[in-house]
Amino acid sequence: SVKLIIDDKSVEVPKGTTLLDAAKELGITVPALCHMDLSGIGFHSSNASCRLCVVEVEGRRNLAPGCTTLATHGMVVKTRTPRVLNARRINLELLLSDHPKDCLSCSKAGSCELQNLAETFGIREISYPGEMSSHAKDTSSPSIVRDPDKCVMCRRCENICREVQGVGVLTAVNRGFESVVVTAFDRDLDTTTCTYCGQCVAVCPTGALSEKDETNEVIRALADPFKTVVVQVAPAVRTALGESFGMKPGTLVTGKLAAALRRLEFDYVFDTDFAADLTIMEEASELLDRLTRHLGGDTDVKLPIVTSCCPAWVNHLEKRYPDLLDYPSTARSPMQMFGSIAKNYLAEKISVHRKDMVVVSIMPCVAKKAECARVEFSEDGNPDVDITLTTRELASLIKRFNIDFESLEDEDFDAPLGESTGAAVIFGTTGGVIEAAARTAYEFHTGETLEQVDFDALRGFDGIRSATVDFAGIDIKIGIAHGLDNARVLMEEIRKGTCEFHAIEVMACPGGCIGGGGQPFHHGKEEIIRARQEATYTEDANKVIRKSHENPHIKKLYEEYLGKPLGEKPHRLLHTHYFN
Ligand code: HC1
Ligand code: SF4
Repeated sequence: SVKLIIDDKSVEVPKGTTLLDAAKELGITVPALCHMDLSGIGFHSSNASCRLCVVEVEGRRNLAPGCTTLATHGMVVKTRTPRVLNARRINLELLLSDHPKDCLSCSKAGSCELQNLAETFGIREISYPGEMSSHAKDTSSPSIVRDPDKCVMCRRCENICREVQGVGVLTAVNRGFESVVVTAFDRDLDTTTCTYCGQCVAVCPTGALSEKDETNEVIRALADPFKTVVVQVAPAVRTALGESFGMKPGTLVTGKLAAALRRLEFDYVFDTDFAADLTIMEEASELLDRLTRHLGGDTDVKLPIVTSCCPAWVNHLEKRYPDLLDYPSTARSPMQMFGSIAKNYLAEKISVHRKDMVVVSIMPCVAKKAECARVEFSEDGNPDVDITLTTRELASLIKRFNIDFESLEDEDFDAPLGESTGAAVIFGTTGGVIEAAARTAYEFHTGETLEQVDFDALRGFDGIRSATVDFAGIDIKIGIAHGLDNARVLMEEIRKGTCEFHAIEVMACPGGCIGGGGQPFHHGKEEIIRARQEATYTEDANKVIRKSHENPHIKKLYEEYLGKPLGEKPHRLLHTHYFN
């Protein structure tokens, strides 16, 4: 370790620690735009490009960027001298000079890091008026809007897309005033290998990257007296929505969420968690079916089964692993299963034509916007899910409708598509889908009651994890990856024929859906995602029923309507296929 002094305080840190992190140890926050820290999944990125974290190091003539300068023994560092503060202000003003001044109407208004820094630095005028760069907006994709004029060249998007996702769609080009982050050959995003995971959106400090805003479509549907508007909410939304109303990360707002949706006057307030239980019924059955055939000597059967509820992962699979499309589970995602059940079973039950029903999804994800637009999830041009909003868009709607979120009393979701188990709740975190599947597959396979439902070995935050679960004498080997570049490691093993897993769970976003591209911004701070993960497991532990197949409304749905898992009707309504 090394010992140094920062702002007259002594601190000891491991060798290799940056000045930024050493200062953090002392509770000293050094501002930065380009810096990100997701070290739990092995990702730590700094370009030293924003130069807002400069500090004074005794004995050095130039100011040093705190994010890339390593602490050394005996160093004396000052983070708030007049020279430091002045340099930071000038660097920020230079950024602001080439930034559009439409803050009032910007998609990032209220959560823009650039604007917050301007406020923190006390900027009252921008001293360097002059030429402004100008680039076309890219609205080609169903999920993401790119507005390069708002790019501050922090390159967080580029780093996360390349390093964490292994996709590499975005890259910085040109030099000096001309520099900007674009796609290869500046192509529209919808013609690239972008997965719409939205991680670039999640870490963008400004409004250069945002989701496609569809709040007005929902307002129009709610106001239409001829439409029955049904809403479903994803598991991860309840762990993060509170942050948009000033609550601590990890505050569970399930009851307030249901109440707010009712105040917005949705006709039915349902839960994607119900459909997550349904997904488990199908996916666990599929796992056991493949496993039994495999154990019976069928060499054609594809193992491992790979989860497929994450739409960014499906996009990536189709583009990057076209030779492995027989491996993913054919079960549709909970969101799409919900849409299908709503527009078929529910529509029939309440005597509403599917064309007069609008299904709205609230998701922590921007790829879900593209997922619901896929043609295979529609009938005669009418989609099973009509509109998908992100957690952030929902927060914006709640504010626009003047609902005092914090003072809402808890309410329950409506029955029957609002009832769910603890297994469904944990879909929101990395490892959760496969744990939920294991709970059900175990009991289906052994016919015995699973007493210990917590599979601790599947939990955690490491980018790639593995565990063996004992299914009454058969060792089921499970692999888990979050972040698409981690998934690559497991997929390459399948390709080489060296993969020993029976089942693999992949989630595109760090942490799973709780860290999704549509959640309140975590600004690259891992502790926020971890707090949401804890909340997820708390919600599961608090549930009376914690196994999907014990959900009474799911049982009834099979008895009354669907028949048996993997049967003809489930095949038609709840399964899908993949394209390359
Ligand atoms: Fe997810 Fe899923 S878990 S994909 O991460 O399978 O978005 O939250 O809704 O569909 O349930 C997202 C979350 C979500 C689906 C479920
Ligand atoms: Fe890369 Fe994901 Fe952003 Fe697409 S959405 S550019 S894959 S980070």
